[in-house]
Amino acid sequence: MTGLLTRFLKPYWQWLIVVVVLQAIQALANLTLPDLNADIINDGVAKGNTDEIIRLGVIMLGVTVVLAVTSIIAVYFASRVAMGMGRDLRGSIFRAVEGFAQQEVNRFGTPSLITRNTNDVQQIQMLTQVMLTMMIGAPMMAIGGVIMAVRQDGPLSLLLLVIIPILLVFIGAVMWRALPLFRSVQAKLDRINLVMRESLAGVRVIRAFVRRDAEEQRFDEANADLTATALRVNRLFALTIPAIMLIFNLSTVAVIWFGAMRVDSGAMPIGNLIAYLTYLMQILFSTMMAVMMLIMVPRAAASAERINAVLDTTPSVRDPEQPPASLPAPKGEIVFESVSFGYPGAEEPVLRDIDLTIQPGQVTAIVGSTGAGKTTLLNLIPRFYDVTSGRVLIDGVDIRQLPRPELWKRIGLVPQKAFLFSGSVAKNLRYGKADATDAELWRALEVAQARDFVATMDGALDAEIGQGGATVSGGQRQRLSIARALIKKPVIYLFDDSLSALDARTDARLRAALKDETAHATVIIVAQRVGTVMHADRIVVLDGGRVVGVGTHQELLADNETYQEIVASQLTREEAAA
Ligand code: M5T
Ligand code: MG
Repeated sequence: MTGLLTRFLKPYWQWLIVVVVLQAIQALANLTLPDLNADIINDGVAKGNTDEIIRLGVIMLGVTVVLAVTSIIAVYFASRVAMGMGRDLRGSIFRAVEGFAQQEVNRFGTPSLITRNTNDVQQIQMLTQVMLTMMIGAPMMAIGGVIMAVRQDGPLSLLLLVIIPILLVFIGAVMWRALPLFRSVQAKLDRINLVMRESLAGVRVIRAFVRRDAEEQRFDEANADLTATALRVNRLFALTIPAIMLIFNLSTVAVIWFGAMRVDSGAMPIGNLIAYLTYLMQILFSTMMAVMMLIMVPRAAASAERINAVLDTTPSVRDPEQPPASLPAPKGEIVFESVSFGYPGAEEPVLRDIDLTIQPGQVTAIVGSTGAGKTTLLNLIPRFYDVTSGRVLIDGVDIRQLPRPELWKRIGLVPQKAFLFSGSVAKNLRYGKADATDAELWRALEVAQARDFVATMDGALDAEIGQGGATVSGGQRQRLSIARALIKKPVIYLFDDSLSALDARTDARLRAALKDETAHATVIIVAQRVGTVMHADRIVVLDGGRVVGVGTHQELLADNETYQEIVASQLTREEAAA
């Protein structure tokens, strides 16, 4: 944790010094007040000297004003440092995650990455804030208090040798019991989050399978579990606070008891006894605070570890260290050279010995049963994953040699799970090209067969789309994400099963419109429906991660068994021959 804190607090070192100095001034001011009070009693009240009382009173007032001003400024700067550090941390985590390849995202899990950037950062931020406002001041107060107390009366201070250890042992024992409880409260909160998240994500499935009662029970169990542990923590503290008060009060009684004897014998002025009592409270209180603050340390340390795990991860897909000095003009030729690929952690490769050349100006279709590896093959092109062996080349350059922005500029991807952002239709489309005019947007919508339904939406281009595309249907979402890719005008189009949610007529119209739009580009269409692929210039048949056939519909129909099976399962003979 210290590494993380030093790294992220470093930019704020000037402010940190200001905070420490202010805390020191505060501690000093706090420590002089009882001493001044003692003087008022000894030199003013006891001797009936009103002038002295007023003079010392004004000084005390002055010290109090200094105290008030410094604490306000100290808290202000401490908060700025803590919040600023939180902002920097969140920024760094976000940037680290953005650089992750799919592999790293899968390893951490999306929800965990989110908690790391919210809850865990907050823990660190809170610890910093508390550290700067209390933890620096408390030890100064405790040590200073002891020095001042000894100055008031040496022999009476022997009592501190008894009182402080008792307090420390007691608080230590409570912490020792409380810490595991705090930790398990955290774990149980995570569990509640998990159950809640799952039931929200799966709310339709739960209803459709009439699992509401079971789901409610699952939640109730996790909820009751959390409550029970939280109650145990509270019971512990319900006992602790009166016990601490008891220690405080018994100490006061002891100080008054022995102090009174010393005052009586004339060894100690009465004012010193009063001041002594105040110092005693300052010492006990700051000791207690310092120890209680330590509770936050293990929790924050665990958070720091989780954050470090993200920040220290090197993405598996990286930009080349030395990109080639000049790149060929983008044409869109894609070559797979004996490519094999296996998902990290899986034993069997998903793709084996793929050799393929895909030409610009052609439509290449990829067919194959579900799980054949079609999506995986497409995902290698924008480097969501890197090949296990072999190479993928675009226009003759290994894609690992291309800086990724260069690579992505060439590619328009329509993923299998169409994803839209919350915001207007126009805003979503402009992910393809930030400065696209409305006319360009309409033109892309027209090609994507989305013009009609967007025109009837409330606000048309400015119509709001809910989070993840909640307010449009599956087919509409597909067409909007096709339009988004078209606006980009890349040299390579990748359609991953992007027409699956369309009826056959819209599918056909869309392909016809695409043909003119993408005449010079490389187009790869993954599809299940033979009707979607049969007019492609070339069809690649994938089976179990291998290419088992390449050719036109007619050629494959004549001699490719896998293709014949796919066709037979979908079309009548006459349709296939057409
Ligand atoms: C091919 C496995 C999957 C399947 C094989 C996306 C993904 C897939 N797989 C993983 O282990 N991890 C992953 O993240 O790879 O899967 P695919 O490439 O998605 O197949 P497809 O696109 O041909 O199938 P479909 O259903 O989209 O037509 O064994 O377990
Ligand atoms: Mg797929």
